[in-house]
Amino acid sequence: MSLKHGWRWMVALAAIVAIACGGEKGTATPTELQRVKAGTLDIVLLSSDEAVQQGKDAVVLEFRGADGALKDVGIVRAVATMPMAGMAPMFGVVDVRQTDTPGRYAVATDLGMAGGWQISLEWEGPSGRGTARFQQTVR
Ligand SMILES: [Cu+2]
Repeated sequence: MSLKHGWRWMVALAAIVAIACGGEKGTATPTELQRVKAGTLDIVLLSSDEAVQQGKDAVVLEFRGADGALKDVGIVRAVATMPMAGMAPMFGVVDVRQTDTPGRYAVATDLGMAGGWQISLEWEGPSGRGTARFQQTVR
């Protein structure tokens, strides 16, 4: 194959990769894993997968008011525990950070075992304090 030919193939391949990646990003709709209520707030757990993944994963939390609009609740803390039969509960890591969009939070999880986990949230901000709890089957 000539050098010129080789380049042409690389350009074609790069274009295909760009289209494939761009398409995926544009159409990927996060799945609503669970929605819980706390007072007038809806708290929604979203993921690009069908479940929270065992080990390290990244999911999204959204706080929505009665009107359905995103609502900033300030600082959010989370604790993940897995009840273990006859043993102390297992703890996981859940790190919740505010994003540039008020009311939407990026959540980094590190849950060491597949199975049923409880994720307890606590927040405090301009509209007061609150708590909520999610139940998730980690896969
Ligand atoms: Cu466990």
